[in-house]
Amino acid sequence: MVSLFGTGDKVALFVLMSVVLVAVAAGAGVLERRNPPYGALVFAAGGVLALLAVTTRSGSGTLDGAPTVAGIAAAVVVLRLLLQRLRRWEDARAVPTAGPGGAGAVARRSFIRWTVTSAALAVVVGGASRIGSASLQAAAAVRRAVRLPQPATPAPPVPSGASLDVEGITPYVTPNADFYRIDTALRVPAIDPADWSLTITGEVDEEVELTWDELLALPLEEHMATLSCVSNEVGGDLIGNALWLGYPIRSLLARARPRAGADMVLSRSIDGFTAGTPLDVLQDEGTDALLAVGMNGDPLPAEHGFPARLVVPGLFGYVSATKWVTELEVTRFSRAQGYWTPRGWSERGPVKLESRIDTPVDGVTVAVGDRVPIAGVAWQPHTGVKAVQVKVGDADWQDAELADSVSADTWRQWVLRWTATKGRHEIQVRAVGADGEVQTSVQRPPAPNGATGWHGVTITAS
Ligand SMILES: Nc1nc2c(c(=O)[nH]1)N[C@H]1C(S)=C(S)[C@@H](COP(=O)(O)O)O[C@H]1N2
Ligand SMILES: [Mo]
Repeated sequence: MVSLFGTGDKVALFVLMSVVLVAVAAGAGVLERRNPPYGALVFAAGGVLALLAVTTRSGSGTLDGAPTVAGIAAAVVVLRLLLQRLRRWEDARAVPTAGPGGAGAVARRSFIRWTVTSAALAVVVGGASRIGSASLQAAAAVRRAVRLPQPATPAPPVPSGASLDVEGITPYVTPNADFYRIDTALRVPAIDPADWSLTITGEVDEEVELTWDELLALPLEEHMATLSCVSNEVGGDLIGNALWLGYPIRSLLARARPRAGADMVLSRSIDGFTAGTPLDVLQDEGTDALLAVGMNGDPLPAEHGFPARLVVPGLFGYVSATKWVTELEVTRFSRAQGYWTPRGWSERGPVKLESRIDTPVDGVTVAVGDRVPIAGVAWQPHTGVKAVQVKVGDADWQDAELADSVSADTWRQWVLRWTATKGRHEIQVRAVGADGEVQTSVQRPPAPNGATGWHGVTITAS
């Protein structure tokens, strides 16, 4: 679904589920008419499956199955009522009393009225339950009421030189509303911070439990960091840069005192998702791995992990950035696996050196002689980028102008101002890491540990 629909995967999945449900329900109706009670049994079987799915979900309560039971009961009752009316109409039709006031017409209208009414009720109840979900509304209100403390260690202000004045370039800081979202949660978990806590378990000398109030009372730090997804294609937009407010994970781990031999932290989300992160990365003094509560000055948005998530500069999200995090289990790579590892993704996921052309966009036409800014972003979080080079057609690689570097943990804007010459040109970009690595031209797909290759666009000057 992800490779077909990208971030539209959830919508596509819901549409597909709806289509399948409508088809199954239609089949059940036909079956019940010919062969009662088999149609009702199809509903009952679907209900058992749904009930299993609901109750085996991580964090589900005893009453969570109630809507499913009520829904299936309603479905069976409606099926029976509608079929009763359908039969009356069919019986009336067999008796020839013609005319608009005849028994046939009355029975027909009754069947149609019941059908339309039950369909409308289903839409209203279903829609209202989603829009008006009490738990979601309550969670939104709780989030709005949260006041985050000032950081004990604020991030230095972003220098104006971190942003280049180029139309169409990706802003240095990604606004929360534009930040890409990737997760396996069909419904965003609604968590009241009052009920939330983080536990550190596993191979530790001392298990630690941290409540929301305890977390906010700690000296929090602010760090700018670029987060990216392993599924990002070359030139893709599953990447964003934000100012994170949180508490260093290394300090939490120091309280728990991991035992010798442990080499992985399996972070667990309330929705069952897990990520396996190397313990040494989380303990490293030079890596600002955070248990984050704030994003760009606000509490984490619900879709980005409210009330708390992990952010680890230099690692792809799937092995580090657990949202709605509730547990850090200290363990070993030989004993545990994160969610995506048995699904064909590497156990370790350092972010790769990459660069992207934001402007001009592929396929545009510019005027010969125009000064065209070729610009975009380049990144290798935690290593940093020291140069970006651009190649136009067969010309040599030219050094682009770089925006000021804010920290090695964030992406860097770049621009090359090029005077358009007549013809079609392929423009390519490559970055050079702060460690001297030159971005590889080898094209690899996202699986199993991140795409590589140069991003290119083709434009025409006439
Ligand atoms: N609970 C949970 N956390 C998760 C995921 C998830 O599916 N569930 N996906 C991870 C992946 S693959 C990425 S790339 C990042 C994306 O974070 P964002 O949605 O805030 O951009 O979250 C990570 N944290
Ligand atoms: Mo991801």
